[in-house]
Parts: sequence; C-alpha cells; structure tokens
Amino acid sequence: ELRYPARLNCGEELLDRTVERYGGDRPAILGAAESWTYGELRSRVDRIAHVLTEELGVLPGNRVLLRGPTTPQLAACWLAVMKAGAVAVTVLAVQRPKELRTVCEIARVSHALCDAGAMDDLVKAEVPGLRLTAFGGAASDDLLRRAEGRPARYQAVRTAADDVALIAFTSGTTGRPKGCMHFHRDVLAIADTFSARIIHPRPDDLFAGSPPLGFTFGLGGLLVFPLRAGAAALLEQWSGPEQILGAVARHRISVLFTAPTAYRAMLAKLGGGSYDLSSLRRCVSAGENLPAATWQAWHEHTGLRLIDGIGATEMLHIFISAADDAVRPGCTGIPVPGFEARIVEEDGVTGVPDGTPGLLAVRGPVGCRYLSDERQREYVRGGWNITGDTYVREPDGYFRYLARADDMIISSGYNIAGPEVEGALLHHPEVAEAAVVGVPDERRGQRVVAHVVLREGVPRGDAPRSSAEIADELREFVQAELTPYKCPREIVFTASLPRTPTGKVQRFRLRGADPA
Ligand code: 3SK
Repeated sequence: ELRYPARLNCGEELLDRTVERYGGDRPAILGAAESWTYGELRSRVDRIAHVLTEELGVLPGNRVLLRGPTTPQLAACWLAVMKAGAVAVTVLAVQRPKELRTVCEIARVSHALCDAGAMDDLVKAEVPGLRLTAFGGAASDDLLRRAEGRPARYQAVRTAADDVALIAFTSGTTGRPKGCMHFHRDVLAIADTFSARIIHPRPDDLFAGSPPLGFTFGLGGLLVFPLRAGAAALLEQWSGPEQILGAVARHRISVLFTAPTAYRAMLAKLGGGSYDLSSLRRCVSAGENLPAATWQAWHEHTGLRLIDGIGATEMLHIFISAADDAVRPGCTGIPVPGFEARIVEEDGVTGVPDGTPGLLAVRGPVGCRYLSDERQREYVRGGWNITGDTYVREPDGYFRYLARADDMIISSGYNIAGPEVEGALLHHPEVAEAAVVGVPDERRGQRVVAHVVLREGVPRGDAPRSSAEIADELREFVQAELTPYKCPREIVFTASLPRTPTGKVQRFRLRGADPA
C-alpha cells in the first residue's frame, strides 16, 4: 500500500527530492533548442514560481491553464504551478477557442500560461477576467524573460497530499468535456505504481514519446515518471514515424511511450532496417487497443516486448498492464500492483464469472473525481470506477479488452467486439489500419462494417484488383480466423480514420451518428 505524508507537494517531490537523491548535474530535460540538468531545471522552475506568485498574483488553489506544444518550457511552467500550490489545468495545443472557453468556464480558470506561438486561439476564446501570460516568445513581458531576474530558489507551498494539483479534461468524443481532479499524491502514485512496478525505470534512462504533455498519458510518461526516477526526458513535437525512429537513434531513447497506430506506422518504415533501435529497452503502448498482430510484428522486428496498458484521464494513468515474461499478447495484462480490477454487469455492481464479458471496474490509489459533474455517479459506483470498457477476465486472471461499452456491436442477436475483427484484419499484410463498427440494419439490428486503410507500397500482385475484389479477399481472410457472423458485411476503403486529438478512433463518426 502506498503511504504519503499528509503534507506533500508533488512539484517539490519530483524536483527537489530528486536533486537531493541523485544530484543536480544529471540531465533532466532535452529539447529541440536547449537541454537542462536537474539543477538548471530547478532554478528555471523556481524563478517562474517567483513570477507567478509575486508578479502575476497566483495564489494556492488558483486554477492556471497551461497551453502549448510539448517543450521544456511548458514542463517548467507545469512544475512551477505545482510548487506554487496552484492547480494546473492542462489542455491540448490543438483545442480551439470555443473548447478553451468551455474548459476555462468549467474549471474556473483565473490565469493562463500560454506558449507565445499558441496565443491566438486563447485570445479569441475571450475568457472573461482571464489573466493571460505568454512564455517562450520575444516580448519584453514574456514570462521567461521576467523570470530571469528572480531568485534561483523558491520554497514550495506546503500543500496537503490531497489538495488538487491537476484538472485534466477528457478529450470527450461526445458531449460536454469533463474535468478530472487529481491530487498531489495521485501524481506521485502513478509513478510509484505503473512506472515503478511495470517499467522499472533507471536514472540513466531517456524517456520520450508522442503523447503531448496536455494529455495525462504524456504528462506521466514524459515528465512525472522520468523525474521521479532521476532519469531524463526528451520533450519534442513529433510529426511522423520516421521522426520518432530517427530520434530513438539520435538521442538513444530507452523508454518510449506511444499508441498502437504509431507502432504500426513505425513498423511500416522499418523494412530497410536502417534505424538503430538498440537503445530501446521499454516500449509502452496505450491510448487504444493493442492488437496481438501489432505486438507480434514489433517483437519480430525489434526483439522488444511491447508493454500494453489501459489508462484513462479519470484514473490519471495506466492501471492494467504487464511487462516482460508476464505479457500475454492479445490481453492488456493484470492489475498494476496497487490496483484491483473486476468485471461487472450493466448495473456496475454485480460481478460476472471469469470468461464472461462485462464492464471493467477498477479501484486503487487514484480514481475519478469529476469537477461539478453529475456523471460522477455513473463513473464511480460502490467505490469502483466503471471505465466504460467491455472486458473479459480470463481464468488465469488476465484482462482481455473487447470494446468500449458504447461500441459493442449487436448483430442478429450476437455480441461482436469490433476490435477483435480489427485484430483479424490487421493480420493481413495489405491492411495498415482498421476500425469496425455496427451500423443500423433492418434485418439484423446492426450490421458489421469495416473501415480499412490499405498499406502503401505493398506489392498487390500482377493483375490490378478492384476495390470489390480486395474487399472479398479481406472478408475471406477474416472468415478463416473468426466465426462467420463476425465477418464484416461491408468494407469501406478510406485514406485515414477519424481520430480525437489524443489519437482515439472516433467510431461514432464511422457509424454516421451525431455526438450525443
Ligand atoms: O486515455 C488513455 O487512453 C490513457 C492511456 C494511458 C494513460 C493515460 C490515459 C489517459
């Protein structure tokens, strides 16, 4: 069981305690333009904290919006907000003025720190009373310029372990966004569970990955986990698989965080074998279901065993996972030490036997606390978090993902999990991406429709084939692996799948449904 003192400031723990433990000369943050040791990071953070509290009027408990691409400067601002005892409200750089205004309203944001290159949309959001400060730009009142003249040490505010540190918004494919409140102790708890017990980080590790700091997957993987372990983080914006692969070789990244789609995109570029991936020792996959085909292909090409995990903004980070010999491809894993998981009926309470599909319920050191939102009652029932995922617990205790509960397909009375069909399609050498949904059908209730992105540059045989012929071939291929009722009735070829800013497929769009 994790125990934290009653008074705890996660910014102080992640920085000052780490400097005490490992010294200030170790590399902490590498960026495109500059790199900082732990000592340099701490003085930058402390100087910013002075400006926040002494010039900008930030008080403990104030909500401070942080907006910008993933850079060392954004990370320093986040840590300064923590040390100042304020609450970081994290958003994605891609969020538009209307969404930003909604977030500011829900979280009652008083101040915003925004990358100078991303100010426009926040200005356009016209949030009443918002005190907006730019960082990383050339203006004379830029936050970082103002910080230069401030003292290099700042005494962190003595927050309580269960003071709110962070409000993270669910990307919300549908409906009004929900703000999830997480405490100072929660920030440390994700490092002391998933990171410490599954990743086993080392001080000489270099962490990197594609999820942005505005998404808790990235905040944990690219900032909290490395700092807790005295390791270093590479904070850069990545635009594609070649850039990730190049960065691994150039910087000798050892711990990589990204989503299954990115692993598949990298695999498609690995053919020539010209990338040196020998520094990688841990590769984490989350954000979406990881099909066994992707796990196997990554293993064949790199010799590495992907660490799959399911996380949620409501739970801050990953709560079911497995690594090394404990991995069972096709299953997410087992509860991360510190968490418990079970499968329950629709009522969210009654347990179901092993092998029976049901709703995933989890509990542990972190959990869902929606900010002023009725939907809290649906998410937390009887002390368990009902994540909205349909899972099966296998007799050996492994949890196997079926689908998001809203995405289960019911066709002619059969329950069909789209990701299982997607997994079968992904075994086909010509399929790069697949999303399988149910669409209304008079005879069957719903019919199974697959949306498929074909792989580029794969030889397609001598004679050109029509789309209908490729679709027939894919259907036959799926039927050889799965019960025929699961086979897509229709296959739609597309150039890309619609995704949320955090990379999740927006299946409601493929169903042609309006957001509820
Ligand atoms: O939403 C997710 O999928 C997720 C995955 C890992 C860690 C954190 C989150 C929010």
